[in-house]
Amino acid sequence: MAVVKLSLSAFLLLFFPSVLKADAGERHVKYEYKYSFKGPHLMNKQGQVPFWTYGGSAIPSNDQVRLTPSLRDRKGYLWTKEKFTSEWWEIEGHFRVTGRGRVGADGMAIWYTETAGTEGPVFGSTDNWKGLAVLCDSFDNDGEQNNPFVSVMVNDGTKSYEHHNDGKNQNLGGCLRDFRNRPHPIRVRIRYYQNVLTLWFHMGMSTKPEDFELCTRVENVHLAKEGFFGVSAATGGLADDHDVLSFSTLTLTPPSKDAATQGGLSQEEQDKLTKQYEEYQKNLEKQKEEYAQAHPDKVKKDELQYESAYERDIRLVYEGQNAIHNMLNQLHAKTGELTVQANTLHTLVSTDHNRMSNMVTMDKTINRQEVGSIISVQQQMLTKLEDIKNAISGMKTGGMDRRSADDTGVTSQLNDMQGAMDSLVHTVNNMASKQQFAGDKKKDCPPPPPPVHCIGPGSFVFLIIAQIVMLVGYITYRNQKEAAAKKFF
Ligand SMILES: [Ca+2]
Ligand SMILES: [Ca+2]
Repeated sequence: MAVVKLSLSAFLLLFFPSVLKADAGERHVKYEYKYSFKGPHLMNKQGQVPFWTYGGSAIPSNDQVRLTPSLRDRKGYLWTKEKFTSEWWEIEGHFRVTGRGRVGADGMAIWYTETAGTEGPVFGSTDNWKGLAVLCDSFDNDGEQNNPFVSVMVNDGTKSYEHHNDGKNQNLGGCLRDFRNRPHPIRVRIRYYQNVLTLWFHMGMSTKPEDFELCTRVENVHLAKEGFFGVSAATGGLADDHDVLSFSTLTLTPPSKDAATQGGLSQEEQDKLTKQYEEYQKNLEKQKEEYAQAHPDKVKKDELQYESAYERDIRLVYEGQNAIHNMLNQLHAKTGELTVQANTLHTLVSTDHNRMSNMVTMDKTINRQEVGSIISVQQQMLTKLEDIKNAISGMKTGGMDRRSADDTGVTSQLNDMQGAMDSLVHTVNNMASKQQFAGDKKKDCPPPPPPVHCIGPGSFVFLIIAQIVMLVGYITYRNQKEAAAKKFF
């Protein structure tokens, strides 16, 4: 089979280069700028869109044409000035339909008709048209909850669009697409080629061209060979902004026609090549049969590898739907997991918060009681010690004035006592700060055992006072004795 394919390609390359080129791209494509527009300089200095006319509520700007603003009962339209004269074509439009309401109205339409429309009742344009309409119907008139809907309708001029049921009996095909308020502009691609009309829709979730989805495909469509392209929109009781950002038109030329007209071959040469091609076809068929007889399994497999364009479209649709379904399932599972995690987290945080608040309350109580008592004891002791210190300083001054022989010994004793008291004050301060620190660290450590007092502060102070009184008595006694001795001498 590989040999057969190779020889076929080589033959076509040698004798029919244009045919091969056309087969590779299926058809020849030519951009028609007179039937297209796009930003950023969509409007010229005169405020017109070159090669197009507009009317109704339509307002062009540099990057778009607003067919209707989001105001009630507006109709706007935009048509090519000249008739398009190619039989097969493809158009692609970028649109934006935005509104603040959950439901919008009425919608917009893309046209290919024998005569250019004017302001009318069918999405802003004329009814009883002759040609094609692709209708993007936002509002659900029949209440079947099947809007926004994109549909294809061909009219021979006799049918009046049935708004009351959203034209459901007049549509040749369509798809349910919520095209309002998308993150990016929506795109509609319509191909009319060899009496097959194919409609793709891009939902504007991205700006990637590959995100086009097949909406519908209608066979045996017969449109006029010449016509005007147009876009229109309308609002009703509800209103959306309907904007056209760009419109591109392509001419599609079948490859065989192209080869005959552009090949530049004389009739004789064409006949000769046709004859050679027919001979080759016979040889090819013969080789195919031989190959099929030699390798029946492989031939069957090869045949299965090919599919028609229709089968391919259907397969793509199924694959797309399956992918969406799988993604939705995954999202659902992920959402479930997240909900469980959030609940667990909430429970943990609540428990921890309660526990913390209990601990804080308990700690505060302990701190207040303990620290309060410690501070009051400390203050009492400090006051008493300060009094003692002052008394001793007073006595010390009195003693120095007398300049007795024993002053040095007394001063030394007083210094010792002051040192002992300073040391005592320091110890008490340490104890107090330790208690306070322990109070602050209650969350982590158990409370320290109560300090063991060999002697109470009251008893201690009493002893000190007794000692001082005895000392003062002794000093007084000695002073009197000395005074008596001086008197005596
Ligand atoms: Ca409708
Ligand atoms: Ca409907």
